[in-house]
Formats: sequence, C-alpha cells, structure tokens
Amino acid sequence: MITNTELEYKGNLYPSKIVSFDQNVDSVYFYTDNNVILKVTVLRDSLIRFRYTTKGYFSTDFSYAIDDNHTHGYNFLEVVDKTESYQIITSKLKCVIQKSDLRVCIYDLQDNVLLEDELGFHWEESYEFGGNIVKMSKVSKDGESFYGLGDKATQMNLKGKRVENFATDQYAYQKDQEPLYKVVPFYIGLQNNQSYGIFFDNTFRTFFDFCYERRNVSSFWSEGGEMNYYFIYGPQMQEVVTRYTDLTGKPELPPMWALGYHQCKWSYYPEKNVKEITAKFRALKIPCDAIYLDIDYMEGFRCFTWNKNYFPDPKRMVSELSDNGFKTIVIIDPGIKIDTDYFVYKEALEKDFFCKRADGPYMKGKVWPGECNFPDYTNPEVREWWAGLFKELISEIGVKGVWNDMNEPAVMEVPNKTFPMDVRHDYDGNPCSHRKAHNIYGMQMARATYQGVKKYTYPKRPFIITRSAYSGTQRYSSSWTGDNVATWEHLWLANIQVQRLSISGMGFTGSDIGGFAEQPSGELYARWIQLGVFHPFCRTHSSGDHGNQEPWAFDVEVLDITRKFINLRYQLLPYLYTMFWQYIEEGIPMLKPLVYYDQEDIQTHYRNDEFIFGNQILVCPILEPNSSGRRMYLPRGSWYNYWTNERVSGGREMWVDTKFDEIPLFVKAGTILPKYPVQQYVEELEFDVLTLEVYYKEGIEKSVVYEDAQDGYDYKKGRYSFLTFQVIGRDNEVIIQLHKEGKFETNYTHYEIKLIGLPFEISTIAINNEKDSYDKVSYKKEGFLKVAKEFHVVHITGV
Ligand code: MIG
Repeated sequence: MITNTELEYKGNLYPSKIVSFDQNVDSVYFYTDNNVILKVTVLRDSLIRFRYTTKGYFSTDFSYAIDDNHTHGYNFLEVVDKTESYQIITSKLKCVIQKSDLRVCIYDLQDNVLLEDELGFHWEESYEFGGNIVKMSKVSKDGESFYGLGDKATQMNLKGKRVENFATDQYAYQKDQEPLYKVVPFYIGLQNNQSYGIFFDNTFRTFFDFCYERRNVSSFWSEGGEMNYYFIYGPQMQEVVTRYTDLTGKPELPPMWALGYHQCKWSYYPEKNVKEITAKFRALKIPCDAIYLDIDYMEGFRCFTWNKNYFPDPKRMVSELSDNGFKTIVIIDPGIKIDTDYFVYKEALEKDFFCKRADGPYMKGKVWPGECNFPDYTNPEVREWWAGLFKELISEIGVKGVWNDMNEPAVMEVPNKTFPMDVRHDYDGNPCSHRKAHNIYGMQMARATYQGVKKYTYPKRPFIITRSAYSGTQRYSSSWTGDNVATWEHLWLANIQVQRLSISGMGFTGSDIGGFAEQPSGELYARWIQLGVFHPFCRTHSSGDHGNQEPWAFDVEVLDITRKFINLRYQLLPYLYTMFWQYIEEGIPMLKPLVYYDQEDIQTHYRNDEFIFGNQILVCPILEPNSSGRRMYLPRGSWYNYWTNERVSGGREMWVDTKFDEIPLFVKAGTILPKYPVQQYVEELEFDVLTLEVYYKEGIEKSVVYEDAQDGYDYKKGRYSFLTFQVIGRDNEVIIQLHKEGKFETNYTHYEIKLIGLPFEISTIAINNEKDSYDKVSYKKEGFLKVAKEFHVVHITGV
C-alpha cells in the first residue's frame, strides 16, 4: 500500500519531450522520447479521455464501468501544432499539451483555465507486481471545492481531505473512516462558477487528495493499472453529473413498489414471525411494500436453499405475503459453502467456476457458512450460471427481489478482511489478480444477480440491492450504505452519504433507517424515518441483536410520526416516480445537494444538511435531540413552508420552528405537486382523482408528472403518460396549462386542484375557456377544484 506521500517518493518518473504525434479520427496520440504515449480521445465536445502508457504501446482497452450505450460524437475537432504545444480544440474546450513535458492544461473557449497539470502524469515502477504506480497531480486554485466519490462518510465538500478507494466491509464505520464499501472514483471540482468532473477509471486501489497534502494541489493515483481518466466539462454541475451518468450508465425503471417502504431485520424467522410482522403493519395501518429475509432463512447459510424448520413451505408463505401486499426479498451472499452434498458447490466445482489462488488451489475463506469458495463473477460463463440459479427462487417460489451482501468481498477472521491479492480472475478475458478485480467483484456479482432476477421476473421488473459497488453499478442495482450505527452522528452521515451517492451516478440508495448496530432511541428513530422517506431507497434495517426496530417498537408518538411520514411518502409516489424517470432518462440525480442546485451561490458550497428532493421540494432533516427547530440555509428563490403554507424568500440562513412530528420542508413557489391517496402498498387502491397542489407564484413555473403501469416494460413502447403543467401567475390571475404525451391511460378521471398562496379572492374560474364550470359553493366547502383530467387550460381570476 502507498502510505508515504506521493511527492516525497524519489523514484518518480516523468514523461520527457514529445517527439511525434498523430491523429486517428477522434483520437490524438503524443509520443515522448522515453516511450510514454498519451492518447487523447474526444468523446464529446465536453468529454475528453486521457490515457497514458509508459511502455510504448497500449494494452487491451477494457472497462466494466463504461456503458456501451453512452453518448459520443462531437461537433468540432481541430488539432493545432504550435511552437511549444499542441492544441486540441472542440466546440467547448481547448486542451493544450506542452511539447517539452507532456503536461496538459484545459481551457474553456474564453481562455479561462479549467484544470491544469501540476506535475501532471508521473509514475513509479513496481518491481514487486510489475507495471506502475500511476500518479496525476493538478493545480488547485484558491476557492476550489470538491464533491462526489460515492459513499465517503465525511462532509459534502471534500476540500482538505484524502480518500482511499478499496471496497471494504466496514462494520460500524465512523465519520471520516476510510475506505468504505463502494468505489466511485469520480469527483467534481468547482471553482469560479465552473464545474468539471474527473472520472479515474482504474479498478486498483486508488487514492484522491484534495489539497490535503499541499494547499494548491489536487492529485489522484493508483497502485496499478493505467493512468486513464475522463475530463467532463460543465460549466454547470448538473451537466457534469448527467454526462458522467450517461458515460457509466443509467438503470431501467424499478417497479413502483420498490419505491414504497421496506422492512428488514437480521433476521425475521421463522415464518410465524414474518407473518406477525407483516400483519402488524396492516393492523396499524403503516404502509409497507416489502419484507426481507436475512441469512437465517437458508439451510446453514447455503445460498439457494431454505431452512425447512423455519420455512416449511416457502412458496405458500411468499404467496400469502403477496396476497397481503408484501413482496418478499431474500439475501444472497457470494460465499458458497464447501460441502460435497450441496448442489451449488458441486456444480461450481464441476464447472471450475470458483476463484483460484495464483498457484492453483481454490481461494478458500470463512464467511457465514464456514469455509467457502467464491464464484469468479468476472467470468461471463460464471455470471450466466449464477443467473440461472435464481430460477427456482423467482419463478417457482415467487421471490420478488434479491439482496447481495458481503460482496466487497468480505472474508472473516483474516487481517485484510478480503481475498489475498494473488487470487486470479478472468476479468472478461483479461486475466488478472485480485489487486485489479477486487473493486469490481461486488459489481459483477450484482450484475450476474440482476441478469438472473430480471430474466425470471419478466414480464415484471427486477429489484436488486447490493452493498459493494463500482462506478456503473447503478445500471444493475440499488444500494445501501452498509452497517451504520444508531447514533445522531450516523443520521448526519446517512444524509450526506445518500446525497453524495446521488451526484455520483448512484441514484437508487438509502441507509439502514434507525441504524444497523445498536439501539436507537424512539426520538432518533423518528428523526431517521423523517429523513429516510426522502431517500430513493427507504428501508428500516437493524442487526437484531439488540431491541426491536419496527415502527411500533418505541412509543405511540413515534409510531404516529412514522405513519405520518410513510403516508407522506406514499402520497408523493407520483412525484418520486417522476424524479426516477428523469434519472433513468437524463441521468438527473434524484437528490440534489444545494451546491448542485445553485452552484453560483457560494453559500451553498459548504452546506451538508439541506437538499432538494426531486426538483421542487427542499428537505432539511433534524439531526439533534430535543430540537424545536433548527437553523438552515434556504436557497435562492421563493418557497412555501410545507406545514404552514407560509411563503418565504431564500438566499439566506434562517431559523425554522418545527414540532417533533415535522422537519423543515419547503415547496418551491410555482410547483404543482401531484399526490396519490395513501395506500397500504403500491397498487392497493384504484382511485379516480389525482390531487394537484398548486403553489402560487408570480411568473412561470413548469411541473411534470410521469406515470405508467407501475411495473413491466410497456413504458418502453410508449405506454406512459407524461403530463407537463405550466403555471403562470400574475397579481390577479393564475393560468394552469396542461400538455399530455404518451399512450398510457391513467385510471383516474379527475384532478383535485388545491390552490395554495393565492394573493387574491377568486372571482371567476374558466376551464378550457368555459366560465360556467366553476361552482363557488362546492369550492368553498371542499377547498379544491375538481377538473376532468383532459383539460387544457384552467384560468382563475381574482376580484
Ligand atoms: O456479517 O446478513 O450489511 O445488512 O444484515 C454481517 C447479515 C452480514 C451485513 C449486512 C447486513 C446484514 C448482515 N450482513
């Protein structure tokens, strides 16, 4: 491991002067005197890849992160040969490469420096492993901020931090602990209102230093592999993130039920216990869509088996749970018990599918089942086989989702907590050691699981959740933040980690609500639920070796708060589903840290707690005990306090009063917020109205609502409904226009329009230019306007 600072090391080697260059369509090659080649590839006008070799030739190019379907193509590309440098110019960027030393500087077209090499590319030869320790350092200007990097448990802005990427089972991790479960070597730099991104697509152990070692230097390096990174230009952070997400891929839509509330514990068993828990949700009227079975459902922790004492007839149980509106989700770990009577073990052995040590023996390590071997998911044939193992679980038993754990991979009772580094992997036909494959092992397991669950769940949509992940895993799976702790500090961390994952391309994430280790107080649990319902993935989970952590495990007040907030999540399902659609279509993160929302406002650069849920709701959790409110930053613009409908203007820090059953929530003025009625589970009810809460604003605001069959793939054939509402507000009138796209017919027939914050008394309302449709009496009585869903224009005027 590299523990010394990268600068102190005296064995660094540097590129010498450029001796020739050539261009092949979108790629420009620069050759130096000492066998270094820099290959610069223009993927888009704003997306440039830099790849270096020190050998005089490039090895096979292969990446698990890059999505085959990523956008590429540019409008303009010119290479200019100057006296001291070469310049590569696109319609967005100018990239200057120094002839004397290969250093790179990237400018926008107004000649502002965006990112400049300090030492630039340099390396150290590794006699022990072969190849190089590859390094890059950049100049960092004062005032620069850094964001991204996946699940790092530290403040949003990474300025002044050094982080390490090596997937690790980090039970009960602490603030600032490194490394964690996931590896997302992507960061965003922001300086002078310009955002750019760097994606260092190197799967070896990598490090990033953001002005930690030296004040004006940012750097990144890896223990092996290539210096291979993508520069992604903004200038808006929104553009950087959506381009990174396009490059590494987006998921398909999850079934809507996956956005409901989920209940988990290690473990619910036997069947009777599972039934008691699920029945209690219904009895207490707390919406819930999914129940999880942790490792104890298996026979001696053997994957794809059932403990028949606890679960005598899984198929019957799963179908009874399903009749009661619960989807069953089961855990599957990578460790396969060494047991010659166990069919999975026997098959893998026969097919030679387990990972091997360098000298031949199978990699053996202890996990829950005892001594195990581990499938090499980096072999496509192994993935295919693994996918096939889900047939019975999904097609026959009716399980609806699979939970992949321990896939860092975790090994017990060994100092490094994982495989020895000499273990061999196929790496899709690019054989390598665990040094290179470690960080993508979990991703490839999740991918194989996804392939199987998807196949057997068809024509419905699959649901997968994984603990470990590398960039691009979002294409296959959702994820959670691992084994957190029931403390207030962890609530603070969960909030940041989920926001950070959100702008790191991994949108579908959440934390173990209430904390995995240790017992939360009722107050902490309530505060965690109040945050958790605003996370894309919303699940209570706990280690089960302390008290209970179901919503009713505390007191009635906590139970009521839990119900209130889960109800709110179910009401907001059309809003949540719409933000998911924007994520899968355009790569827009579902949660937006304030700096993402408004990077121009420097007040946002160091904010941690507040975030935008979707596009129009500002959420600020309460993170301390005994709070009667909190200070928070309200971003620029005009907002309504969700609880009081009081209007406030942003761009300032302020105190917000809240009760125990509230957290600060604000809705952007002009929003049309769609709501479903509360259901105990998705698809429980058929309803004939969609509620629209219209928050008045002077000026124009657009809101969209995406809907479809809530499962299945018909939406890909145009069977969806996409509503675009435009609100135009003036002193004494409001106009609501509606435009509908798509071939899907929603069940409801009407909208119930609630008008919030109108600055005038209504005198007339015209629907599609007909005035008579307004019934003042019923509007007064009911507080809403009922309008047929096919309307084009609602015109409200004041006296
Ligand atoms: O060594 O399956 O993070 O969610 O409940 C612990 C038991 C293994 C760790 C997971 C946790 C899960 C637990 N697992």
